[in-house]
Amino acid sequence: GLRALLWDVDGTLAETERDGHLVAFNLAFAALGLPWRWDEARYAGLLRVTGGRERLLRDMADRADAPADPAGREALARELHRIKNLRYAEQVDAGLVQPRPGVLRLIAEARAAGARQAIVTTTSRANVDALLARMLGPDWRDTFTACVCGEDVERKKPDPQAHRLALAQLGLGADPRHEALALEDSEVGLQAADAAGLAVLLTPSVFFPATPDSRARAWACCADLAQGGAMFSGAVSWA
Ligand code: XBP
Ligand code: MG
Repeated sequence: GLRALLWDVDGTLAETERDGHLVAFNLAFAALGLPWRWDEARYAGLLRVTGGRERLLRDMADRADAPADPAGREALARELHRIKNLRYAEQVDAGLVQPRPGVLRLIAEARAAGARQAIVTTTSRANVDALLARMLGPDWRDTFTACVCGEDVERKKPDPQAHRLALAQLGLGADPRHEALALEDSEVGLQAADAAGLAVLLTPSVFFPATPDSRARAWACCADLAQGGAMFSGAVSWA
């Protein structure tokens, strides 16, 4: 039976990219008096780069008005990222980033069944703190045996390092496919979890429509966890 759930954060728990990060990046550009703005089409492409700071650097590489020297770009990316994360927390605290359908129910169901749960994300810890406190309340950490964030790994997703670390902290062995399930919304997340030997329940978010290839590699793919819930209860039993 199923003993553990490994939860991605961005796009899986909520539409954080559309409702939180993208808005906050644009607020950060404005705060520093920069004319740069990302629209959803531009952001969809940039999301192939994981890590907010890395994403900013990628975007600057294409801009004639970005600092010319690498050190200047690096410093600007750091400052923009710092401001972006502050604005992100404000968006979350204001209730603008809501849980996706079925998420709260599945977390509660797993908890009631005694399954272990982990957060496995390569976003910043501060962003995870803000979102989970808002979604589950101040004691949210009690629900999760492990909480792996961007600061904990050298290589972000699609590298499997974050999932491997979480599996070790959950006390799960070399063949987690039969006892654990990863919940992811994106190709990058699917790739990371798959490389760590995990089965993946894919719930595509707005920026990552499922492809025939991602459907084939996922254990299952559903529009959201409210729809997945029925299938879920039939297909797996909690250990
Ligand atoms: C999501 C990311 C993050 C977020 C922004 O990673 O790629 O970079 O877009 O958060 P995951 P930061 O799928 O592992 O949750 O600015 O904190 O990086
Ligand atoms: Mg994600």
